[in-house]
Amino acid sequence: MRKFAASSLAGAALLGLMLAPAHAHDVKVGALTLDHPFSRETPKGARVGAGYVTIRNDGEVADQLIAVACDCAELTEIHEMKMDGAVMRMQALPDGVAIPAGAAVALEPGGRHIMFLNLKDPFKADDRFKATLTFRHAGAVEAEFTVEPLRKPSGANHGGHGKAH
Ligand SMILES: [Cu+2]
Repeated sequence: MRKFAASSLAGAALLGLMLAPAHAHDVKVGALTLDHPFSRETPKGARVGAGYVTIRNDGEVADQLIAVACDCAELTEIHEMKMDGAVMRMQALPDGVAIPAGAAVALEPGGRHIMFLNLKDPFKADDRFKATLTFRHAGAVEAEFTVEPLRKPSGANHGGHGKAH
């Protein structure tokens, strides 16, 4: 179930969202904007997928992404990619990701990301799925992720998350 902070601001944000289907892909709740939640097609046989989104905090209080849940996977974690010598590794971030006041934090290929483990079905290009992002202050926010092809025809948005998964 979707759970919003019980403030009129969140209610207004929800109402705004419902009245503006053209921007349904971006989610606003309280001071936070979740911009362009997306994932990538999973290679054949892969049972993990990654989620990316840019989170902007226009408020005056720092927030924190503390958990993500998705029906698409058995387990969902927040990860970061890190160089270990010459090898790129990823590890879970048990405290999640801080979203400082007035800042935008990108979960993006090659960096911090959402990890969907033991996918029930592979992600296919143009699929959409919902995940719930839980913030310390803003509460639980449902976002719809679009699945992009592994290789973007435009060549834009290069990033090396694919190999590890
Ligand atoms: Cu990962």
